[in-house]
Amino acid sequence: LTADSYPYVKRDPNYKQLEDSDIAHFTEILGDSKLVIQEDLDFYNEDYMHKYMGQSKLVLKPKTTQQVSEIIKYCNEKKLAIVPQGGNTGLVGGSVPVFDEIVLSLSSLNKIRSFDEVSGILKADAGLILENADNFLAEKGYIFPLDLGAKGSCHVGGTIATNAGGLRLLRYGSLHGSVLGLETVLVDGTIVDSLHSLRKDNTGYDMKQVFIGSEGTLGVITGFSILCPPRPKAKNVAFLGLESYEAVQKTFIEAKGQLGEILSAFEFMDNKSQELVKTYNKLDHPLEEPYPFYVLIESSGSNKDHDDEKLEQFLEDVMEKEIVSDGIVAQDETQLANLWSWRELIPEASQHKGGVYKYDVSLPLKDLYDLIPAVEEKLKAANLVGETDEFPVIASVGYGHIGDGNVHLNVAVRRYTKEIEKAIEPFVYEWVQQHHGSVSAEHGLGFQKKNYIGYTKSENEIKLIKQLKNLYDPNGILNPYKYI
Ligand code: FAD
Ligand code: 2HG
Ligand code: ZN
Repeated sequence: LTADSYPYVKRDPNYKQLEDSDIAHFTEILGDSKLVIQEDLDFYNEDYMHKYMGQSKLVLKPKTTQQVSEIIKYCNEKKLAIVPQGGNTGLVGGSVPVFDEIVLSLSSLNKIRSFDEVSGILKADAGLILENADNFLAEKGYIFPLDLGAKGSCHVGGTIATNAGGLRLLRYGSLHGSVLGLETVLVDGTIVDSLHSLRKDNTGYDMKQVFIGSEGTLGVITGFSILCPPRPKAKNVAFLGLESYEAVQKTFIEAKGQLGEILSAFEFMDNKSQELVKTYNKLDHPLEEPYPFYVLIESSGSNKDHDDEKLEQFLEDVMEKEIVSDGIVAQDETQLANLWSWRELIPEASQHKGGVYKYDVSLPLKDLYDLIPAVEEKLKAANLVGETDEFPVIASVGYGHIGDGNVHLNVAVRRYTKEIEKAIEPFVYEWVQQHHGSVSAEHGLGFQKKNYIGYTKSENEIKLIKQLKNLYDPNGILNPYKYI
């Protein structure tokens, strides 16, 4: 969808149009014309879901914080709008331009700065790819406290800008806790160096927190300092089949109680999501019989025998109590990765037949899954769901991070249409509001949800957010048309 599909969004005429003299200036700052990209820009203009398409004519790839500062200062003075971009794996259309905004890609700013082997504190450039960070830490016996399916492409800076949650939040908490400091560039070019190595620091407001989850609207993150836990020596994964969502909740209670400190992930999936993965990767499912729900449990600890015993006892217990109907435990690293893939491949599988409408919401656990059938009914009532090409909707599937009260509703479609959008929006947001949830659990607001923040935040909260935005970016050049 290009901006023409959203007639209510108009290009703000206050932003300057790009001129040759601007490009010459940027080339001078970067000192290397290879970092000034004007051709083959589709990758930077189009989002991961192929849902949003901007029309930027320029991508800049600074290699130093100083260059970022000079670029932003110039853009602010000239009123040239910018979109900071990491790995472009965001799922709310926040990382791509809407019109002709300049893309400021952080991908060339990607060095590790330091690692303290005693404290586990890693300092690096924002453009470091998450998987590279984790591989580096693995060699040192540490682990990155965040993990997600896009780890091979997303930047750590991008995940901090989004406040991504991911698969390890249950164990290691949110980035608001593990990020110790940030280096940021403000819109006037000021470099704020607060790359602390301190776990405790109560001197004044904790300014970094407003940048975590600010989605490129307050400044550009150029460096980070993060506390990394020791890498667990023992890891187990169990993949379970269950008859009801009620049983998923009971299993969660038992897992917390019986696995305690070694429980490191508790993910759930419905059968429809597994059907999508099956058609996508053409492999046999880990469990022979289909079940309405599946749960993936991961344990991580320091003593394999201890963890094996605990997991075994837990599984015996939940099977005996008939909470869990069937299950498999990974016997080696390959099986472990294979079981995880049935969870991690759902986002890719849900869009491979054309596209996907994604809703990432927090809800009280008891109501969490009810959203999926409610949406399915709406789409069926609008006669949009079917097995043949004439119907745009393939299936509405639910999965996610039960441990964090976060469900992902993916409506897999053959094509994007206005009718689908009309049937489910604002229905989903109203439903979430009525059930006291959040319309964005971990993916942010971006372009997709900028008009829906009011379903979760109060008027006064929104007023404060707007005041902060005006303070940090009075000309509104940072990631315009998004967030709020
Ligand atoms: P981008 O997509 O490039 O940018 C995201 C936002 O941050 C944009 O608004 C952009 O302007 C801004 N931004 C990027 N870099 C900077 C910077 N240096 N300074 C300031 N602003 C910046 N999310 C979860 O929370 N949990 C998951 O489990 C999860 N799994 C995923 C699995 C897949 C397969 C995919 C494709 C995505 C998944 N995500 C998940 C979405 C998640 O939001 C992104 O993967 C990640 O947070 C974005 O990182 P990125 O570097 O690609 O940022
Ligand atoms: C996940 O948990 C991600 O896999 C992506 O947050 C969810 O694609 C989605 O809707
Ligand atoms: Zn998620």
